[in-house]
Amino acid sequence: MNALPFPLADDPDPQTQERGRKLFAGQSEFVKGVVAMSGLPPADRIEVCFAGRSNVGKSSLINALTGTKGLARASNTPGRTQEINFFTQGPELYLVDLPGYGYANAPLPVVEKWQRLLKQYLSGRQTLRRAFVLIDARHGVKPVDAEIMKLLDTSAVTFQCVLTKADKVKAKDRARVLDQVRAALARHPAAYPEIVLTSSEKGDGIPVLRSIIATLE
Ligand SMILES: Nc1nc2c(ncn2[C@@H]2O[C@H](COP(=O)(O)OP(=O)(O)OP(=O)(O)O)[C@@H](O)[C@H]2O)c(=O)[nH]1
Ligand SMILES: [Mg+2]
Repeated sequence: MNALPFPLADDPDPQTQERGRKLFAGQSEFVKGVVAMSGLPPADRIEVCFAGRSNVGKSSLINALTGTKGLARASNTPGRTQEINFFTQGPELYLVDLPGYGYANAPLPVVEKWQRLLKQYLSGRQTLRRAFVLIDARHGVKPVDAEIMKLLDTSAVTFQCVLTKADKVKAKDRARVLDQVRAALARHPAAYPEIVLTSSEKGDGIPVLRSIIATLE
């Protein structure tokens, strides 16, 4: 038994892993980029969203999950994803790529506009089943991440922490960052009690995350 709070997600049993594989074997397509609540596609299926600081790897993770390289644009330029981008995964699921936050050079009015939209989206979307909050496995939870987690606490949306870029973290730093992340998550009632460690580059954690998404209803 793992007595730690916020353990790393276990490998799923073969049946659950197969559900995840099947779900993501389906076709994925870009639907639209949204800049206002009025532009949201119809809430006719469940959805999960990916939040995190600019450059943490949201778009890369969506590409890795769907197995479609250029689907969500991934770039070296922080703040590239400026809209709420909707992707279908098969007929039953939306994957939602949120604009990155914490981009230092963004002008204040832009930041405020996105915060407002994010708040409206997170608290107003009936079909949103889980928010994945991506945290760089080298850096841990930063104050801007804690802000988003606070927002999620008040939005009644369960969020799950996904550590990204696992291939870039040295073994000796991993335990320290995990401790920091666990301590930060413990302050948030909306945090799902399990962490997923991923590398979009190497594929680590991708089948686990697919299975987690496949079991949401
Ligand atoms: N080594 C490594 N690099 C990664 C990984 N995931 C993403 N990257 C790199 O990190 C950079 C940013 O990735 P994106 O997926 O564009 O990040 P984002 O969170 O979508 O960024 P914004 O859209 O600006 O908010 C790119 O250069 C990616 O190639 C990973 O698992 N391992
Ligand atoms: Mg992006």
